[in-house]
Amino acid sequence: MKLASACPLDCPDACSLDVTVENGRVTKIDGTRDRNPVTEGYICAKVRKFPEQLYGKERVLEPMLRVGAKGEGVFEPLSWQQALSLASRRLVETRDRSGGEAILPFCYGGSNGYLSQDTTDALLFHRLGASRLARTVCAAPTGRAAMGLYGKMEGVAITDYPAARLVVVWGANPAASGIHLVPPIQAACEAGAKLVVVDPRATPIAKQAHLHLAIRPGTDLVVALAVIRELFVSGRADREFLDRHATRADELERRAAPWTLPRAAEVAGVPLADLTRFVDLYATLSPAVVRCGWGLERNRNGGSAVAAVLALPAVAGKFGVRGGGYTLSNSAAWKMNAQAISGPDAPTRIINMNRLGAALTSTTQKPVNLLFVYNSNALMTTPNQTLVRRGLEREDLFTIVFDQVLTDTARYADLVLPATTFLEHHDLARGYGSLVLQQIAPVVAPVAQARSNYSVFADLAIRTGVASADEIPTEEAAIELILDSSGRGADLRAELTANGFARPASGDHPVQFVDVFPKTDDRKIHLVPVALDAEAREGLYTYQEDPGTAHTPLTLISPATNRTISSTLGQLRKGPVPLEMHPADAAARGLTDGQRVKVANDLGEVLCRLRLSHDQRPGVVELPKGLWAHNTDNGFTACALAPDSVTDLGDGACFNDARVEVSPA
Ligand SMILES: Nc1nc2c(c(=O)[nH]1)N[C@H]1C(S)=C(S)[C@@H](COP(=O)(O)OP(=O)(O)OC[C@H]3O[C@@H](n4cnc5c(=O)[nH]c(N)nc54)[C@H](O)[C@@H]3O)O[C@H]1N2
Ligand SMILES: Nc1nc2c(c(=O)[nH]1)N[C@H]1C(S)=C(S)[C@@H](COP(=O)(O)OP(=O)(O)OC[C@H]3O[C@@H](n4cnc5c(=O)[nH]c(N)nc54)[C@H](O)[C@@H]3O)O[C@H]1N2
Ligand SMILES: [Mo]
Repeated sequence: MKLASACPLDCPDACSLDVTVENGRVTKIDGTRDRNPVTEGYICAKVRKFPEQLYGKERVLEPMLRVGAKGEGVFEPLSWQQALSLASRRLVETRDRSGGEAILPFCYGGSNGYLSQDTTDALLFHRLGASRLARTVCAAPTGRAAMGLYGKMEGVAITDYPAARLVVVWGANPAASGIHLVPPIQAACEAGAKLVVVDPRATPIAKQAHLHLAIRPGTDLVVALAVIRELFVSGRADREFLDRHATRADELERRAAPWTLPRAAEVAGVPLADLTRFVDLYATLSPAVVRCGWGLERNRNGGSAVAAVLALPAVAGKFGVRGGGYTLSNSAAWKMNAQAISGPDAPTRIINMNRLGAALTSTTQKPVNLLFVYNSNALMTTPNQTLVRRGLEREDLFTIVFDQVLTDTARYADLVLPATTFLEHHDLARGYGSLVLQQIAPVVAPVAQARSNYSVFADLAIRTGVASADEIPTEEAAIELILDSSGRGADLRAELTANGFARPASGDHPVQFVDVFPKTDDRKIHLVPVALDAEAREGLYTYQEDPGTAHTPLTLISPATNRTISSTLGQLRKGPVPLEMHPADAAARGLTDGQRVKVANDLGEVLCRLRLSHDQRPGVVELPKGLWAHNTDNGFTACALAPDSVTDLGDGACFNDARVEVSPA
């Protein structure tokens, strides 16, 4: 039997799925040709393998209590009744003894579903007065920039890329991280479009590009400012558009003024001729679309860099035509929330998730005594892993991990709770690329004793006495409330029933400055938003120098691979994962392909194999994000080398500000 579902994992695409179920088990997952128009009948290899997330040996089948040492991963089973009463007792005790803020809920990218986060979990933690989590590990700087400049206007749809004459892929790797963008880009190129890729690495899309700017990580800001400056000084800026639709263009021009093309080429480490060619292509070709990804945000300059990239289509006058403008995240197209379920936020302290290790080990801040991790594999995905691990090892910390599989983080838990997957629970899925909303119903019964986030947090809210049973809607009723919060509940329901998917009010492929406009107060583009300028420590568009030192001269980047989604499905990636390095850097250190190396800085070290590759630029090494402890020789990953400093805007993660040295191990 084939049943309809949709992928709620952290990816722009949100594919429509056909799930084959035989004898109550999922046997196959495939993409559809109907519902979400971007799916086009195919899905990524990862989600095809998702049955292994359900039935693999790492699946958590029942609640478990720690019996071994923290980190050892030795547990004994207990009943849900025992587990929930233990969890609620520890929550209440912690609040009563140390105050609600001693409780830290920690969640992020496990699911983009509306029901699995910010519903009953938020209700429970708000009412306990728990610390709040600043969810900044991803998209915080891009979000701040997109909000400040455009009020998060909807972007160019994937399906409109074939209309472009120039496609610029900036800090994104769609071949891994949103595969449905690749064919439309290829279609544009077959129709004569030019393709420019700005990425330190030779990604698959960069290898197809007419121009690849392999810039030094963290220098996007100066490249974008130099393009802006050149457009202004050469008279190719669209001053008429700027006068009508933007504010403070003169201030942007002033801030870009120091960044001549030669100076930017020097700092970014690319040939001046390539930069000049980019300006010429961008000034001349229309429609031109910039696909801004997340690679450029993950460093000290990330917020300003994204702001400068987003300013490009305004300065060059690229809006107003199909296939012209920019694409970033479309998550704000859905004005929905679950406040009817979660109730109001409590004004408790906020802990930045990028500083989890510091929060768990601080001797000066109010301590965290109970950590509740769900929708996240925190130990493997947050910066300063050595410190996070030290925190998780604290004997006086009670850690609850609620997950589908026994992650490396779960190995440090005192109590592990089994979670359902999207194939076993209700949800509402929307991507942040495709402009489509889909409803998810279980296609199989929960595996073993797994339960949904919604039901477990509802139960805990009742057991801890912070809510009564009649206050909490059923999962189906919660979905209705979330749909209604859009103000278009009836329309969305009608579309979901008729088509199996719904579109936002702006439709699923709006033209920027025709169908959608900035959602700022005055509907204008704020090129130098006052709020962002105040937030950025040195002022918006101020370049902060490379953090490399004489003993850590190499830049370590940790982008996504096509094998996992962040660390989700990482249990299936067996075996060691090598560090990639350009042969010239290896030669300078006397290192050879396949050799065992130590990648180190003051924060930690990773022991792994070396792979030489011309895909990396000299000075840059790569160890992908989302690895599990079993993928390296000493159990540490790129996160152990990533500083817990934050970006200029949004207090985001600076994973790619990791500077390291590599030596024989
Ligand atoms: N298969 C797969 N898909 C995913 C994910 C995954 O882990 N795996 N993750 C999901 C999530 S959580 C997110 S946020 C999105 C991310 O989606 P993308 O933004 O496409 O993320 P990446 O694939 O990491 O690609 C980022 C690119 O930026 C490059 N880069 C690194 N530093 C810099 C820099 O300073 N400047 C520039 N210009 N480029 C730089 C990297 O080399 C990399 O090729 O993808 C989602 N989709
Ligand atoms: N070094 C380095 N690290 C990075 C990055 C980087 O660039 N470099 N990028 C980061 C980015 S972009 C992101 S978004 C973060 C993501 O980091 P995380 O938020 O930790 O996301 P995942 O690693 O995907 O882990 C999600 C976990 O949630 C579980 N899960 C899924 N659905 C459910 C559910 O319904 N209920 C419960 N209880 N659990 C569920 C999954 O099994 C999985 O173990 O990682 C960041 N980590
Ligand atoms: Mo992310």
